Amino acid sequence: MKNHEIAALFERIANVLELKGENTFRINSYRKAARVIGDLTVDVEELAKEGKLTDIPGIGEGTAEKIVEYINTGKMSKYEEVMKGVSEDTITLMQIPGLGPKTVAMLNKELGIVGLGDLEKALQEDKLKGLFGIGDKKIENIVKGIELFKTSQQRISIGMAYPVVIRVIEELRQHPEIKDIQAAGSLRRMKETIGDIDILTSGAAGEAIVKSFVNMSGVTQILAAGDTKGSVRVEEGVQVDLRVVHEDEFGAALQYFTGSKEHNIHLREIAKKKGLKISEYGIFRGDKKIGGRLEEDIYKTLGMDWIPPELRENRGEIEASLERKLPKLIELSDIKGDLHNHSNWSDGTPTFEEMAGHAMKMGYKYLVVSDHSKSLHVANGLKDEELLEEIEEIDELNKKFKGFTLLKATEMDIKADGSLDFPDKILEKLDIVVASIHSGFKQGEEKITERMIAAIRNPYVNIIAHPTGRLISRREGYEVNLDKVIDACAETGTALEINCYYDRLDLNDIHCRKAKEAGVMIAISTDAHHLDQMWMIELGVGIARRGWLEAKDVINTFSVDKLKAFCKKKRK
Ligand code: DGT
Ligand code: CA
Ligand code: CA
Ligand code: ZN
Repeated sequence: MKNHEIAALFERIANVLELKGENTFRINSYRKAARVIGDLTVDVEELAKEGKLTDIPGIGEGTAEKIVEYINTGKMSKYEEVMKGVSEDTITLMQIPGLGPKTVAMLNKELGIVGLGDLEKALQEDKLKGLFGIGDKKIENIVKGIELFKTSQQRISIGMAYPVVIRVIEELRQHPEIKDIQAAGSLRRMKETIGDIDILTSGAAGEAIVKSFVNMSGVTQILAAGDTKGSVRVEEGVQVDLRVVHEDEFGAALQYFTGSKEHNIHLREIAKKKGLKISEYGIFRGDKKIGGRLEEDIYKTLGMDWIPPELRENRGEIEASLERKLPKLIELSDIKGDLHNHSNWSDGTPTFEEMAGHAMKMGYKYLVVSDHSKSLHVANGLKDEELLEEIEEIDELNKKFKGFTLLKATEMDIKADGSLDFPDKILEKLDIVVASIHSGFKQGEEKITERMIAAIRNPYVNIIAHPTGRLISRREGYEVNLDKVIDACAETGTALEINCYYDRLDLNDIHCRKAKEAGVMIAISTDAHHLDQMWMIELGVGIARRGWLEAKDVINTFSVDKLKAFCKKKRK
């Protein structure tokens, strides 16, 4: 799909026009085009073929022509025209969080800054201070933005890497020589960002296996191809490493290459104390190999329970395993429903029926419809009477389902002044209330924490969505005192969300574990705006497992009655 490519071109056009100080109307229309195309769930090329581009809201004739031109020729003349006289370095600068086109234009005019190198130098020499609109806070944000930008250039979100792994494994599995195949590394541990993807296979015909690996679909560059190792870059921009080992070493290799490095180092120390040695080839006493076919061999021989990959970060899992006290981690199959979803009544695409249908296909017993509330104009938030109408419609629809329920809800804005977007007399008609912050990000820690705690103290609010507001590749999150939020949630019986959307994954694993230890219940929710985002529940379950959560810690493992009772309890 060329959707993201095309969206990125429009975004660049908008940025460069803004940099050049052109009129805002045109800039906004390019930005809008970038957003809708980036969000499309169908292939833009298909729509172009069918002549349906202008059916997309926000895409006019002019934009459609540019898309068609790009699809047919691989070029967009408008883009080339706009880019004249602007360097790639400057374009890169505008991608740094906290540095919009206006600031970049000003830095260019005042200090002659063109690229990141210039900017870092100017920061070191403290030259930004005193420039128009640049105070200490802004400088601090720019420094943080550069850091975030550099790490996001090197690592990709697990949400991007995960589908790549599924595709690669599916394709390689067809290979007759391959016995075992499994993802290892940070991806198997479900880390929120991935440096590179590691895949491990076993089989005798190493060279042939590596050959089909480097020739599989989606490969854009071959970095290495030997008889036991191959390394490629794929369309998604990430590097994939493949290793082929002997069948009877597969378990040991899987253990080794799953990591983390810190976990492995600690494990080796334990082995040493027992007079054993572990390596990627097996577990040994002296020269005698005593295991390695299965990953369990390694842990068992060390007198431990097998440790789920998500826990292997050397955060106490080794001790817990030696004491036979590992948690019984939550599994995908424990999830009975998704607790945060948007329909076409606000800014999602699916109808209620489509949402219910998809949820039933996933084996869910319920699904929460939580459209945005009225303050969030950009997301077409629902007014009081619209929410009441939505409730009626869902009640009607529920009569048709057997063993499945759409739950009536809202994702209600916690407004900048700390008030809530709906009065209690409307909230009481809902099954479940999700509340979240979408504005006033720049308020200090005290104010934001206060707003959030006020919402938590409302008897109708059941879940705080994406509690820290961070976006993995773009934004650090607002300043909030999470300890205070956790305490307030524990006290009131309010749950905190793991938002599964790949760029959020918020709460993260560490916060999650902290919340659990304080006795706070967790909701794992996709915040899906399209049906094909609902799979991301798998990412959220991964984060939950990394946070040591068990099924009993998570409210969407409850039956629908138990879930309703959980919500009602707070109202008493
Ligand atoms: P990433 O790719 O940065 O997201 O993180 P990982 O954990 O996938 O790291 P990677 O790809 O460098 O290596 C994969 C695994 O191989 C790693 O988790 C543990 C193992 N490994 C790599 N280098 C070393 C090492 O120097 N010592 C030990 N004990 N293990 C290593
Ligand atoms: Ca890796
Ligand atoms: Ca690697
Ligand atoms: Zn949402």
